[in-house]
Amino acid sequence: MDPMTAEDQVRREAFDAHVADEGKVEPRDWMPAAYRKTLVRQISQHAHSEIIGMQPEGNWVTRAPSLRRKVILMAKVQDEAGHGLYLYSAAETLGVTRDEMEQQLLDGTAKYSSIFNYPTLTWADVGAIGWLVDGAAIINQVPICRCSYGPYARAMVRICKEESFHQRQGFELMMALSRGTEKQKAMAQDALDRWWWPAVMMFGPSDADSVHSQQNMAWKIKRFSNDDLRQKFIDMTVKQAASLGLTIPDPDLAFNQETGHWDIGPIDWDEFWAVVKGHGPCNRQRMQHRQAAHDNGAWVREAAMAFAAKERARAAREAA
Ligand code: FAQ
Repeated sequence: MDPMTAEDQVRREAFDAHVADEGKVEPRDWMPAAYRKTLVRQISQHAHSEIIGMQPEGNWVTRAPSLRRKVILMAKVQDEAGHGLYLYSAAETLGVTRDEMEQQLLDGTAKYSSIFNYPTLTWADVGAIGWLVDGAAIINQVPICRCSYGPYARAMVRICKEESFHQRQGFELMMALSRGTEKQKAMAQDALDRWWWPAVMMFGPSDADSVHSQQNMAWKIKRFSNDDLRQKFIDMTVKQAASLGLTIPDPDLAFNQETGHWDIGPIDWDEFWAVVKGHGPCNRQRMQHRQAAHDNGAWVREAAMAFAAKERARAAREAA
């Protein structure tokens, strides 16, 4: 890395002071190269998560149990596509192209959330994703509405409103199942059993192993640590599970009178890292599906480019 010039040093100090004072950083502002890099990393991975995240639920669109449920699910999956688009646009303001980001996803150099590498085996999984995964996403993402980088913060405001609706539809679906027949209740419990730990892991490695947290909290990209957000999710969800009459699959779950929080048993970090490194139950399937969608969409991209070129030529002719 090039040594910092005196001019850079002055800019860096002004940048740090601006961020410390809750100022927003906008695309044309000077920013440290590492700030730009970590934002491109996080925002693009967040966008990829939204796009890959359409697959587990999309799996149930044709098998939803009623027209009403199908319409709701289709709207939700479309919302996720929209979130991906806002986030790719926010990342583009940092100088990376959509093609570059897509390439990084397809060649495996960019990550996406571990949670979307688990299968949706029953209809109750659609409810569990809304309740737990969107619930976790809200807790993680509401603080990002106050992120120091303006375009990311603004994209998150709308995304969080939609995630909140998603969470409620998931909870309502789980409520219908858990108040239904014995078989439906068992299906809801089975979904909770399979999604609980992956949802707890979604918040990322423990604070001791989180490489980006310290710097990104200083830059006000992140506002809370992975473990603090995870704890908030656990405290909230334990109460919700009780109101559904479902059991959290953790024999060590206990309320800690001293801290006022729920303690959980050990997290299987080997499983987390295996999934992050591509060895989860569905990693290969998710990427094959994404690659096929990319290849099948080539003609759409070509047609859009040809149309744009024609429009530009027409505008140039009219201007001449
Ligand atoms: N999965 O140093 P940290 C959704 C990686 S959207 C995979 O702690 P950081 C909506 C991390 O990238 C869900 N990898 O990292 C929806 C880093 O590796 P790198 C996505 C993970 O960035 C619902 C390494 O581990 N949400 O659910 C994971 O400070 C339903 C070290 O970690 C966001 O992306 C993981 N779970 O904290 C859609 C929110 N965790 O990059 C469809 C924005 C960590 O150096 C259906 N992102 N890693 O190669 C964030 O808040 C942060 O990036 C964290 C990770 C908290 C995810």
